[in-house]
Amino acid sequence: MYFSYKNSALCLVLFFGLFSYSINAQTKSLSNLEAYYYQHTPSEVILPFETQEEYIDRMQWWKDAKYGMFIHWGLYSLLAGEHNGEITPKIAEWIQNTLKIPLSEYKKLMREFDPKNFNADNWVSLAKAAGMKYIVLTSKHHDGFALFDSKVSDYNIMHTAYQKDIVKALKEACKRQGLKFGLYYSHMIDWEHPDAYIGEGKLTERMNTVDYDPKHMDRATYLNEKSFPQLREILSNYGNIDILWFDMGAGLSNDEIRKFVKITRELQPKIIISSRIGDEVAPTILNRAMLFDYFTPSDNYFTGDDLAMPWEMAGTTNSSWGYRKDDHEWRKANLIINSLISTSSRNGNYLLNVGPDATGNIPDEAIKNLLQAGKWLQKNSEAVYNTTGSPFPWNYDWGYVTQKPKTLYLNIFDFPKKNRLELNGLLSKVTSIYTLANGASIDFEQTGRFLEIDLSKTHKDAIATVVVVNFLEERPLISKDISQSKDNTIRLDRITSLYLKDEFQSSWTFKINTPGTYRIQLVSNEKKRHSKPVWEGSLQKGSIRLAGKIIPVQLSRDSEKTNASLFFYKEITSIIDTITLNKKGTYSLQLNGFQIGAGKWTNGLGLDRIELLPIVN
Ligand code: H79
Repeated sequence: MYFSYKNSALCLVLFFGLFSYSINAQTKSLSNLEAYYYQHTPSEVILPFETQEEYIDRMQWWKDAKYGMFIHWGLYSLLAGEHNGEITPKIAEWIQNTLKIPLSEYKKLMREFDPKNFNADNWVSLAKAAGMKYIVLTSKHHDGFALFDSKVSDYNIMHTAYQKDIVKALKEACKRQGLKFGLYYSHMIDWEHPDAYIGEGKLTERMNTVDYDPKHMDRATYLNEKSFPQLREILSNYGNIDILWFDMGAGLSNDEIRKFVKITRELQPKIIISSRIGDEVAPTILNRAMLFDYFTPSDNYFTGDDLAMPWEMAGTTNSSWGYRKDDHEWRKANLIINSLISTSSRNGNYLLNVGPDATGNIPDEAIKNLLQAGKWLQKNSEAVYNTTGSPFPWNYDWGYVTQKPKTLYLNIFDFPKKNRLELNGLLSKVTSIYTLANGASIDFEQTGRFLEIDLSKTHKDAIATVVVVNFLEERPLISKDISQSKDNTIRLDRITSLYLKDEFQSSWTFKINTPGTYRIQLVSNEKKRHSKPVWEGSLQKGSIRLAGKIIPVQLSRDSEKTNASLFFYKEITSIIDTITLNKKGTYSLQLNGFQIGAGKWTNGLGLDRIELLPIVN
C-alpha cells in the first residue's frame, strides 16, 4: 500500500531519507490529502478532499503505464543551442538565461516560429510505437512563452508566424490515438513577466535579471496576472488533462503551492500532480509532500531506491531537453530499455524526453532509438506494463526483476557466467520457467533459497531477454536475509544497509556458509552535473569493520564502466583489501566514516554496493 511505509531506519539512509521519514512518522494510515488536513498549520487555501482509496484509484492508470514521452518545444528550439554565433554551454532551453539574451531580442523569435513539419498525429504515433502510454508537453517553459492560445498573455503561439494552438493539436491527437495527455507548466520561473521573482541568493540566477530588477519584482503580481490565470486556461480549454508537470517550484511559499494545487484539482479532479510543484525534496517540518501525487527524483538519475511514494524519473534522449543541433550523445535503445526496466523494477515510471527542432521534426536519431526500444517492448510488454517492482530488497548484476501475481519476470541485460542465472532468496516453489519472447521452456533446479536457471539454450535478445518464472502463490515468498551466492560472492547493496547518518556508518548483516578468503571492493557512482560528473570517493576516508578486523579505507578509482541506467555517470570500482572469513555463520560488516549521499546533488559518496569476491586458489 502506498502509505504503509517501510518501518525502518533503512529509509533514513537513502538520499530520500528525510522525505520518507517525514511521511513515515506522520501519516502512516492517512491518505494523500487527509494527511494535509491533519498535519498542517491552518492555511487560507482549503484543498479539495480525497480518501486514500480515491487516491489509489486515481493513480492506477499512471502506475500501470510505466513509460511516457516528455516533449520540450518552444522558441528556444529555433536557437538550437546557439545565439549570435555563441554556443550555450548549458541545456538548450535555458539559453535566454545562460547567454543573457535580452527579452526584446529573444521575443523576435516569435516571428520565425513556423514549424512547417509539425504534425501532432506523427508525434503521437511515434510515442505509441515507442511503447509510451502518455505524453507531457511543455505548455510554457521558463522563457514564459506559451504553446497555447492564451488570453492572459500575448506571448503565445497565436502571435507567432504559425498561429495555431499546439496544445490543442497534441491533445486532440492523443485523444484520437488513445494516449493520456499531460502538460508541463513553469509555474514559478518566467523570464517574460517583470514580476516573476524567484528568491534571494542562488535562486536569483534563475530569474530574468537582464531585463528586470529583482528589487522591483513582486511575485504575487506575477502569480495573479499570469501564472494562476494561465493555469486555469490550460485546465479549462482542452478537456481532460491527465498530468500537471510543475517544475522548479523551490522557493514558493506553502500557501502559494496550495493555491496551485487548489486551482488544478478543482478544474481537473482526476489530474496527477508532480512533486516539483514545490521543493524537490519534501521538507520535514511542513510536510508539503502530501500536496503532490508523485515524486520526481533528479533528472536522469536512478539510484536503485524503491521509494514509498509513486515516483517518476524524467530523463533525456541526448544531453539536453530542448533541441540543440550539436547534441549527439544519444541514449541507444538498450540504454533506454535499461533505464525503463530499472525504474519499473523499483515501482517508478520513466518519462523520456524528445526535443523537436523548430520545423517540428523530432531528431532522426531519437526516433531510431525510440522505435528500436519500442520493438523490444512490443515483444516483452507483459514484463513491463501493469507490473509491480522487484520483491527482492537487493539488486542483481544481470538485470532487474518485475512481477505480476504468481509470476516474476527476470529482465536479463547481461548474461551471467556459464549462462547459469541464480536467483537467491526465492522460497516459493517454482512450477515453470520460459522465455517470454518465444515461449521456449527453460530448465532449472531449485534447492532451498537457490533457484538456478540454465540459459545455455536460451536465445539472447540484443537488448534484454525476459525469462518468466511461475509459482503457485499470488505473491512470491522471499527470504530477505543476505547470503552468499552459489559462487560464494556476497553483495551488500546500499539499499539493504542500515545507515546511521549522524555516525556516518552503514552496516549489513549476512551469512557465510562457505568460509574462505575474499577480496573486498566498493562500487560507487559519479554524480552532479552530467557535463562535469564528479566522483567523491577519493575525498573521504574511513574504515571497514568485519570479523574483528578494522581495515582502513581510502578509495581509489581502480576501474570504471558506463552505468547503463545512469548513462552520463560512470560506475567506479575501488578495491579495498582481502579478508579471510574462516568460520560459517553470521557476520556484520560496517562501513565507517563515509557520508553517503547517493542522490545526484547530495553531498557524499554515491555508494551503490560493497562486494566480497571469493579468491579461488
Ligand atoms: O525542463 C527541464 C529543464 O529545463 C528543467 N527541468 C527539466 C525537466 C531543469 N533542468 N535543470 N534544472 C531545471 C535545474 C536548473 C539548475 C540551474 Fe542552471 C543551475 C539553473 C541555473 C544553474 C542548468 C544550468 C540550467 C542553467 C544552467
